[in-house]
Amino acid sequence: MSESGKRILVIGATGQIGSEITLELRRRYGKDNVVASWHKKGLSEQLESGPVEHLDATDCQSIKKILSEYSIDTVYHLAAILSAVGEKNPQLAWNVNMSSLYNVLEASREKGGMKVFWPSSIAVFGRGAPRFNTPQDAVLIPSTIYGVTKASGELLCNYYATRFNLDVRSVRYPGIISSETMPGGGTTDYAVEIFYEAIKNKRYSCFVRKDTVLPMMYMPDCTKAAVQIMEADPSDIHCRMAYNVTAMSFSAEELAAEIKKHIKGFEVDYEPDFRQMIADSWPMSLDDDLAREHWGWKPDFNLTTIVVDMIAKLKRKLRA
Ligand code: AKB
Repeated sequence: MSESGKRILVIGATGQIGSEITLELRRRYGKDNVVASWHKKGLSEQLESGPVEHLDATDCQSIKKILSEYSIDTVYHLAAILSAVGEKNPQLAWNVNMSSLYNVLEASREKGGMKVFWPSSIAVFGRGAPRFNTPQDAVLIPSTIYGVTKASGELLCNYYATRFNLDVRSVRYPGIISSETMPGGGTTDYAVEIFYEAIKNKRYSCFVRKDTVLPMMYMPDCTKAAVQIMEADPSDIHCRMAYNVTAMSFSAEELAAEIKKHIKGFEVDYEPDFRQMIADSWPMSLDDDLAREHWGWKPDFNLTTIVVDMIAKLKRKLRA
């Protein structure tokens, strides 16, 4: 047992966020105290450094079994079908995203004494929400089924927190840029793909217009937000839907220009596809004052420092 006594289950440990959060949680709380669960995508060698379990989170009994076997008291539920893939199969996205969240909340309620982290997204916003500096309490009319599952999920979390006193906490993530694991089918994937293509081929065909501006965050800030809200004193959590969190906003063209400073001869062309409509329905920037006020949220990375770090990490990774 770790000093803090935490026993953690990460659901979706092989995904973009899960693969890095699992390692961070193991560093903090001890590798034997963090169970990495995976479903379709196999485990990396790094994740095998601690306990692992195969888990289909749409099956509530399997979740209950793991909670009990490992005496779990904290769940990070990160498995989800993202916005672009969700639009290709909305029925599957609803089923996977909603049933897995419901199962996690229900299994946690039944076990008692549990804490749950579940990420929401900027995808909860759509028609009727201001696109600049989108406020915490802007209207939620999502344009995608993914956004519908995130908005519904926020309501469900809020219900479990108020009705059953379940300690469930959430943030609305912007696009996440990361070097360890590729994102799996989101609209903001271009902001990761562009780095790989710049290093490998010095060319990238971007699937959104060059003037597309979205809020973004680097993975170390993404894991920091999750750990920080989960470590916050319960008296500091006043919002049981999800807190807006962001680090910066930039256009696809600004990102390309920053990368070009480090990779000479890098060329980008822009061929918007169906994901453009999704991006155009999302906030360009977020107001995250509430998270800053309530539990001290503050990002560390900006566009310049992300680009330097991403290029260094990916060059090492791609050489290996
Ligand atoms: C997506 O693009 O679907 C995700 C998100 C913003 O939630 N990265």
